[in-house]
Amino acid sequence: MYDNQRDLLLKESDRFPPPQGVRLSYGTAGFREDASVLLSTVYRVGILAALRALKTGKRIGLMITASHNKVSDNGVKVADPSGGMLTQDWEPFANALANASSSQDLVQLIIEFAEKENILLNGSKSAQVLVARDTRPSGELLLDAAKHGIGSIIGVVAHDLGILTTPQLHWMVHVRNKGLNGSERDYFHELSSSFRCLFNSNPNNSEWKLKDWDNQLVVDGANGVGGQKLEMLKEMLNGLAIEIRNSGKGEGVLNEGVGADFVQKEKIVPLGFGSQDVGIRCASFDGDADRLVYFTVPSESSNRINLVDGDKILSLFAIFIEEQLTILAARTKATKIDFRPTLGVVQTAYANGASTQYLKALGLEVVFTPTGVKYLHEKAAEYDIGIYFEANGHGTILFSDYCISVLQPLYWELSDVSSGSKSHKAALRLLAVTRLINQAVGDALSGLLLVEAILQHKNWSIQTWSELYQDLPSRQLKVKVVDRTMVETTNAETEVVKPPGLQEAINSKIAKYPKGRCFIRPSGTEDVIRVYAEASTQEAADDLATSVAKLVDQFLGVGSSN
Ligand code: NG1
Ligand code: ZN
Repeated sequence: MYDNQRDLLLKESDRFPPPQGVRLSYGTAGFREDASVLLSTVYRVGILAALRALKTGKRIGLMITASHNKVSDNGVKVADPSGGMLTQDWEPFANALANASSSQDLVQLIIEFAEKENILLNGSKSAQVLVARDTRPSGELLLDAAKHGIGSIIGVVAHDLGILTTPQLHWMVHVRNKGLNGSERDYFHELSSSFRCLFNSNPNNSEWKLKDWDNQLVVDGANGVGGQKLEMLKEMLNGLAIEIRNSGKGEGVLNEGVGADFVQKEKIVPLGFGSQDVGIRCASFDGDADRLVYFTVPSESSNRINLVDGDKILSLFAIFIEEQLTILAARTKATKIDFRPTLGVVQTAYANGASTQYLKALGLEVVFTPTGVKYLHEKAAEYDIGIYFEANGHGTILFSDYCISVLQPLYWELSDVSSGSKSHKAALRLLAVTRLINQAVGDALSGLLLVEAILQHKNWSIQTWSELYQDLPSRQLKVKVVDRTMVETTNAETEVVKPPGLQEAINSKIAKYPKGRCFIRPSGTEDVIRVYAEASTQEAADDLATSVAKLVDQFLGVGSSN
């Protein structure tokens, strides 16, 4: 390392001293903490992103967000050149950087790591990191720290994209690394034009109908960035009739009593919604708009909702894709192109058991990974068409390069042999989905448009969709413990291996409940152990979750559960 690089790093990092007594860990979705302790972490992640940009020679993304966490928290995560999550091999380095106790230690770590990874720190190469933030008040200052981190590596510059949803930033990294423009306008154009294409491929629809389209969709923007961006998208769809509430214009606090996480976990009506919405199709985004769930308010007299979660979105997408593939399979014999893509569905242990049973009964291949998009995404990418969703509403559909490269010529061939036919339209629809659905990460905006297009296509109400299968009653609880890293799990997080004896104790509780299923795992985004339970009745699921939460308390020391 040249002296000027070392001096710059020392000087800059002295401005961002690490917090005392806080141990940071790159969890399920980057670093998350109370925003007041994050300046040095974000500065250091800026350095990491810059090194990653030099290593790959491509644009890297850095996002300041704490997604569904409370407004006083914030966080930072890195997007790799594909637009996906940071490669897992760099996570130990991220942890070491964040926890280095002095500027000297930090510089030493950087020197050693750069040597190991063959990254030249002599300013001979240039690179770019795209940075953005959500609407959290702490975001501006943290973004500034990130820019200082990026600027501490000579040759690397930060390109500030301002306030974006998390999936917008990932999309921009993905698209720009393919040599395309990737502005926010391009993003909205891609979503709106592919949505129009899907909408018009339904014989009962036409462009002029878009405006008069069933206006009974109300979206809860979690008082975050998603509501504002949906307003912009609406403009590009000629004022598509969607009502947006909790749009972050001073109606309430980010994620407080609103948003996808609240709706999915509490299963009660979010603020701003109520008796006036009975029976109407409603949707909720989370704070950074990478999660989407739907719901209805079944009755005026209760605040309970009927949840249509990520598992049901996944099921809707899977049915639609499978349908188009079946239409195509019948016709591709007439063309020279043999198109038989592999289709796989990826879930986590949080998927409702009824959804897994339903998907398997459809003949689909269903696989499980640990919690966290990085695992699901990686697995889904093994298929030509991989559909992944977390129950909380984070998910997308990935199309392999092979798949996209075959669909286009197939579409043209079909337009020769049977233009306007069912198969021709099926190819058109699949192509539209490849453009509409975010290929980098789960995206509430593009997911919403795809759900809406499919419901229109099938002429389904939200009730018909929701009745595809009946969810097994479930309950999620969080337990505060002294040290959540005391819990270690295996088998896609469904079994505890540490502390010894805890899994046996959980098993004996599960055995008491018909259709009982329960597991615990340390959260990667909050300082808690999560408990998930399912059983044949709500009361039984509640009891099972509560009794296992008590076990966690007994095994892992003093704490309170909620
Ligand atoms: P943790 O806190 O590790 O459970 C939560 C979600 C994940 C994922 C991340 C990232 C649940 C049970 N867990 O992770 O699925 O979405 O946040 O936001 O919903
Ligand atoms: Zn999120």
